[in-house]
Amino acid sequence: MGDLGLKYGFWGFGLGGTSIANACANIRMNVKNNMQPYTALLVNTNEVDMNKIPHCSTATKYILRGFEKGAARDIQVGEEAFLTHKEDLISKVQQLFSDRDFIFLVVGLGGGTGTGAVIEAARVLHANGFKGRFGLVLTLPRDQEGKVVLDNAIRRLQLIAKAMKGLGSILLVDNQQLFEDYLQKNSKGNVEDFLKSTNEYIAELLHDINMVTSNYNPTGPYHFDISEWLKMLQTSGIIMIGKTVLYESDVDAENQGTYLALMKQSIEKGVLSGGYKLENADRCALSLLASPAGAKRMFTLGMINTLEKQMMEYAPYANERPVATYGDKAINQLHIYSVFAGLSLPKRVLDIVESSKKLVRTVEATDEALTMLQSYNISDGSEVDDLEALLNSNERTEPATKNSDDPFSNL
Ligand SMILES: Nc1nc2c(ncn2[C@@H]2O[C@H](COP(=O)(O)OP(=O)(O)OP(=O)(O)O)[C@@H](O)[C@H]2O)c(=O)[nH]1
Ligand SMILES: [Mg+2]
Repeated sequence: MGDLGLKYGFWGFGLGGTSIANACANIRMNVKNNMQPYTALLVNTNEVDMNKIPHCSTATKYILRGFEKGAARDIQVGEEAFLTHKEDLISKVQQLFSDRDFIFLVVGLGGGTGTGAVIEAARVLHANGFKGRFGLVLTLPRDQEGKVVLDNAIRRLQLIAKAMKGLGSILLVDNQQLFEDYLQKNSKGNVEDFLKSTNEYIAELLHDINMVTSNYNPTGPYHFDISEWLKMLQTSGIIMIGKTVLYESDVDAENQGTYLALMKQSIEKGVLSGGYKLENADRCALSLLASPAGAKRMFTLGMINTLEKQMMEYAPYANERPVATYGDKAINQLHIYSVFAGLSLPKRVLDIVESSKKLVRTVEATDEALTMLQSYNISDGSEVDDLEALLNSNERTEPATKNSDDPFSNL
């Protein structure tokens, strides 16, 4: 591990997954060796899409031959393509990732290739030396992408939610939230530019946190180090990252109004996705980074105490809630990073289900009533129960294994 943080590997699938993984492999550092610290394996069915991914010396491209036309949003085809090449992919993974500390499996949920492959790819990592050393980066689709995409994402989330305990952390990239933010600042931009900037942002964020944990001088008694970042990444459940950058001259340690509200906003919104119930967090940490003079001035007992109390309020049941401070010559603004791990799915997942429901053509009223009646799960109406209902309804729609001639076999 050493000074350069965790050695990440990125295994991307499909257009979204390979684009993000390639952006991560493209990260460069200003050092003699290890200039490009990360490694990627890019896997896609569609050769045209693969050719669009710019060359990067630390990324290896792998086409799922026999499926070059793509999976056309069909999860089954994506899964089959993966399984056809599974043995070959296992040896690629072992070859490319043997020196890696942590692997991110990266997939844009909603398509056929990535969404179809993600569970099988997780199985491969689990069974081939990366058990407990991999996590997932999943994008969540925008409402406008249509019912097939939304439903593909829902299908995979249903499985992932059930398997969560066996997976490492899952970082969700909410394309809807990011798109709305992007639109506000770039109303003349296009979707391609939006995706490119999102992908670079994900790459920089994961790299930044890696650097904070390994590269800067701690000024307080607590140091959120690489092994703790690794523990966070290994915590099953959703992982959330918050970030805000403030001018040091705007921050007055004795006046919490100058920093607390902005920090809270950055945590509640999250940078890649928000809308979490933070009280479910198993672990969380806050890292504050400033110039050496800024660190000396700002990071007072009073300020740290205020921040610790705030973290306690957010995540009362978390195992640890470290607030770490750093001062470094390379920094000239106050950077506040927050990480919460072990969370349950965010509200956006419920919104995706709602959006998909709205896209069902309302046929005859009788059909609609029947569908509603059959799928309605009587509950006390709380949000968690809605999610439970979603997961349970999946079980109920699985093919009946009993005698299909028997009209009562499904009951
Ligand atoms: N953040 C981000 N999301 C993306 C990007 N490209 C696609 N997505 C998202 O990922 C979802 C899946 O799209 P793709 O990755 O193109 O799908 P695929 O896995 O290639 O599947 P098929 O093309 O159907 O075989 C889309 O619905 C988008 O929401 C990207 O570059 N960045
Ligand atoms: Mg594709």
